[in-house]
Amino acid sequence: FCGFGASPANFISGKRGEHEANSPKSRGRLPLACDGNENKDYENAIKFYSEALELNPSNAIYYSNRSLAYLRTECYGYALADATKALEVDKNYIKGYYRRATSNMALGKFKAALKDYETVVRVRPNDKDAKMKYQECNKIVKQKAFERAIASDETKKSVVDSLDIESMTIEDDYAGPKLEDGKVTVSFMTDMMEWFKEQKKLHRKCAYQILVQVKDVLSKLPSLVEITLKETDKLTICGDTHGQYYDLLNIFKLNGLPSDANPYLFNGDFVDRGSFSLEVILTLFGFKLLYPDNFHLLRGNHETDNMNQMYGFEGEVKAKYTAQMFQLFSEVFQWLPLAQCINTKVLVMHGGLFSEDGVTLDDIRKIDRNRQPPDSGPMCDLLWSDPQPQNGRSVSKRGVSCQFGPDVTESFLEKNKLDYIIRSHEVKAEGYEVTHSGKCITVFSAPNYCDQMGNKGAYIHLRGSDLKPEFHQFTAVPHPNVKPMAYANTLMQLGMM
Ligand SMILES: *[C@@H]1O[C@H](CO)[C@@H](O)[C@H](O)[C@H]1NC(C)=O
Ligand SMILES: [Mn+2]
Repeated sequence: FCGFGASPANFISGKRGEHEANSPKSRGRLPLACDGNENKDYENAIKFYSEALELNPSNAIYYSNRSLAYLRTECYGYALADATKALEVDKNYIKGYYRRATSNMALGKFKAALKDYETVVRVRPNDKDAKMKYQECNKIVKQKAFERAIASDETKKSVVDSLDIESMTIEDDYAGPKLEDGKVTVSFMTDMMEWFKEQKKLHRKCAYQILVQVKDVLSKLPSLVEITLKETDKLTICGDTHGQYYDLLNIFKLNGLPSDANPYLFNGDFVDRGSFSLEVILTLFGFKLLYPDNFHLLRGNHETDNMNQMYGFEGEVKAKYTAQMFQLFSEVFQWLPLAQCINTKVLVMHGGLFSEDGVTLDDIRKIDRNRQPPDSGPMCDLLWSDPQPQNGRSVSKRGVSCQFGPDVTESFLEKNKLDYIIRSHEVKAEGYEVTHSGKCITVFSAPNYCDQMGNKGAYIHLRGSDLKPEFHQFTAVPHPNVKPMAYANTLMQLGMM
């Protein structure tokens, strides 16, 4: 099952695993959000429904109810499978359509979701809730179609071309940090971090300056970044930060501010869920500008439009700035590199290895990454896959990419003459986990993930002298009273059946 350490449901055989998610507290509110502590309840629900289904595999309600438990623990692939199963057993079971729609929404498959909402509205024309969901979903589908239409248009322009940053004026009453001669400096960064800490907003001109400059820097990087640590160099590698700005500041407090002498690599999923995602990403982008060669950022599955639309970042940028600024973020995210290789021996990526054998570092170098990730293939796998303890590969509990076993890791490393991989993407109780005989390491840097998982955060020190991972753990610090998922899509916030 998808909580940490627990054992799997039985319907996809022998699977076990963890994932980046959690479950919500309040029933009927923020169903996919992270504001509760009833994980154990869902784990038990899944266990008992699985047992019930062994005794009676043709009960639509069992499937449907287990599907809800999977939804709440963010195992959307499993949730979708169960909802589908419920409908196979009883195609008139209305809740099954809701569940399938919600699973598809969570997976960013809006058209498929719309079909199910349509069915519900047809069968229950007087159901206001169903109608509202149908309309909300329809809106998203239309918007996506519109975006595709512009995207296929040759004349699609970058937001950068329509900005006139020079002529943006900074009002006299703005007392916050400003770039110095258009440049990010050490004192600007210190001031900005302090300013954010007090929950104040960076002037939009400064935010745009950072975005435009960082787009330029990132777009010049290869999809696979290769660096060399000298004997005495030490690199700090952090996993998911997910909008937990105050915990990010705590990392800098514990491990020192970034500098050319104190290099960092942040391994994706900077935004979404946590409600201080803008603060996190602007801080990280600022450091990228200040130390382009010694501050590294890789793309996570949450640096994408579909995820940002559902899990809060788009809403947060629109609330704090504008839709146009979100568009620019989206353009910048597309230029984040996908993997980083250290001293030709350690490969870092957000998700993990591949659905197919034989992928080489050169294949990663050749990925044309300036896009939203496709539904399958190497780019998708790098952002989305998870390790599994048993050999081989299996279907992902997330419903995207795959799970890969120790043998897959072993043969990949051998083919590419690597020692091990470091990835993130899954919450771990200790903040990190060493699997596949030490060849696959997970690091996660959002402690007490979504205010409720109770997990530690961790970062890794890698030294040029031996490339041995050295783990450092830390716990969560308090943050102002803005709950995770506060900016998430309303469809994710409304009660689901
Ligand atoms: C299924 O879940 C609903 C709540 O959504 C609950 O009322 C019902 O009792 C559950 N059914 C079974 C068989 O557990
Ligand atoms: Mn992730």
